[in-house]
Amino acid sequence: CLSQGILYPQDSETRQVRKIDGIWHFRVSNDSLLGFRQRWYSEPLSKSGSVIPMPVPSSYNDITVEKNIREHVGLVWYERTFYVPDTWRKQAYRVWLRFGSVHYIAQVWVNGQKVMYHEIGHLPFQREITSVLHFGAENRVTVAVDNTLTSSTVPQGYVDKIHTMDGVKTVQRYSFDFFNYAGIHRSVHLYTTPQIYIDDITVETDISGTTGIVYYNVSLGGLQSSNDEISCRVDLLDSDGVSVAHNTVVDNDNGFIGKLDVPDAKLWWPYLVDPNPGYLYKLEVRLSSAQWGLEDVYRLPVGIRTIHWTNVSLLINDKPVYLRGFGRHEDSDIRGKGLDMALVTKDYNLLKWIGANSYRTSHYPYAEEIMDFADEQGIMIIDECPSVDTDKFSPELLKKHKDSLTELIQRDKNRPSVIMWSVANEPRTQYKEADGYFKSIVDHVKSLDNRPITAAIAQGADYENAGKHMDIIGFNRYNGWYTDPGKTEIIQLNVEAEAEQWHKKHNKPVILMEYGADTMIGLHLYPQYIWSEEYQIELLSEHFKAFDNLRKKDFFIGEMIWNFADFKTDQSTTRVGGNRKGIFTRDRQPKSAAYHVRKRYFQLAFEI
Ligand code: GCB
Repeated sequence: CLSQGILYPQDSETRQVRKIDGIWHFRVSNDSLLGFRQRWYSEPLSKSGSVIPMPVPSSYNDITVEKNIREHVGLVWYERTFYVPDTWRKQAYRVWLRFGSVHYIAQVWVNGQKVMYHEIGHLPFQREITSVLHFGAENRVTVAVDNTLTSSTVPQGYVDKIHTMDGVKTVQRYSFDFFNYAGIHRSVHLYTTPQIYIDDITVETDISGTTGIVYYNVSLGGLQSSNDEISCRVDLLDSDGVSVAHNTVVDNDNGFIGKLDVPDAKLWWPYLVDPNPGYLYKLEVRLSSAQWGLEDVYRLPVGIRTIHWTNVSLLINDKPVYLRGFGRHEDSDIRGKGLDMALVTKDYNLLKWIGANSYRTSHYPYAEEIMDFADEQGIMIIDECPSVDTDKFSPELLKKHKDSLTELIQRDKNRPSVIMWSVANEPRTQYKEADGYFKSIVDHVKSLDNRPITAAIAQGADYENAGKHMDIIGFNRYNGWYTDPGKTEIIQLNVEAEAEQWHKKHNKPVILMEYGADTMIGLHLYPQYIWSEEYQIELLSEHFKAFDNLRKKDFFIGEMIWNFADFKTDQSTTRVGGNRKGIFTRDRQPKSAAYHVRKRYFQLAFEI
């Protein structure tokens, strides 16, 4: 079952939120134990050695001019101070510290006291820190971040040694291509809740005729005395803030479960299906105690929609959808995987400009702020956990892989934009242990949520093993690139034949999750020649022919280009300054193919 709530910090009449982003102190530690032995967290970091400024949120790798920092393997330390007003103590607030994402392992101290340990990047974690704070005074937060990937981390990697004139050096190797950016990648929030607070809210929606149904489950935290009577009023507010349905339940149990009927409900529709896509209500939850009056208020965005699937289609509000989208990355120059709202906003403007209705959060969960935009703008998300190239299927790995899914579902379960869970990218399903492993992963996800499950299956995967536990078959294939580069004439035949084969084997809907060609912007070679802009257009066009034939046969439910934008990779001889399969450059300018894709995506939107 899901553990404690991880609701996004939100201001309300009962809560206060502060970001403690900005410039933190930073130090690289070349000896993994030194900082612990010398207790760097017990006094200001600058006392134990030199520090440099480091922005939060950001990856640390590309901020300095030091190769050693870019390629560092192991621990780095961050620290900053902050004030907490004394009024927070007088009002008996609980104070929480929440990290949106730290990659990969984070250990956190407040005023020298250890308060958190969290493993797995890209997912939020938090803890109440009231008891270790100095109210009306300065406080210090110290974070040790370890980016080392091993055979039992999610994703996996391994540590290797190379010999140099200065001795043996530790290096990190991994089989996926995107750069293993590290650091405090998303905002750090300090926020308050009352003593009795809304710990979590779960909603599920359904539709009956023109009535929308919202099932909710509110769980409380901080309950102590059982003789206080707690009541919970729940209102569903429309986009004008008008209450369209409400319930009040009095209870002093641990939570409140109920159902709201919304006559003439406005449904959540994907982009370009409806003139007003991404319609959101707000579930306003108000907790009151008989003894103290109003306790806590939280407002959760809710989209009313259903998801169903058959052996041939995926249906939103009982209407089959065809996905036109991309695989993506959280990636940009300088800040790496650090959250940048200017970039996020630009990306959604480009997604809409090009007519996409969906993308996959390849290859890890994206920031909550990014997911909010998807909910609001009707972009459908295939929500992926951080498992990439899963190999060496150990029980330890299985546990962590499941934890990553538990935390992902806990975070994103209420989002209307999330239409599928992707449990892995290119797992090594050709090994027989993969069968039991993925059965166990899929059973776990099914025990937590009822959305369909998929994975992006690689070339060489065994057809039987790879697809049998999934609800929807997603495959990645590089015809005309890794297979037969330059030979675009093989594409249509191969894509059609393979999609048919997947469907025949498993009798499930099929989606091409990745296809594409590296393309240097400005390189023009005609007739089409690999790496040129002409070649990218040609390769995509040949795929489009295959998709148009496949769509006539029903079971084919989507096409996703690899990639939305160029992104940084580990250093390799097949990459020129990174992976260049973007339709946009890394700084989000269109390659020639972007205009071509735009034409197709809009045509598809209005045809279907
Ligand atoms: C893949 C991977 C993706 C890579 C891509 C490529 O199959 O899923 O992470 O970036 O190929 O371009 O090599």
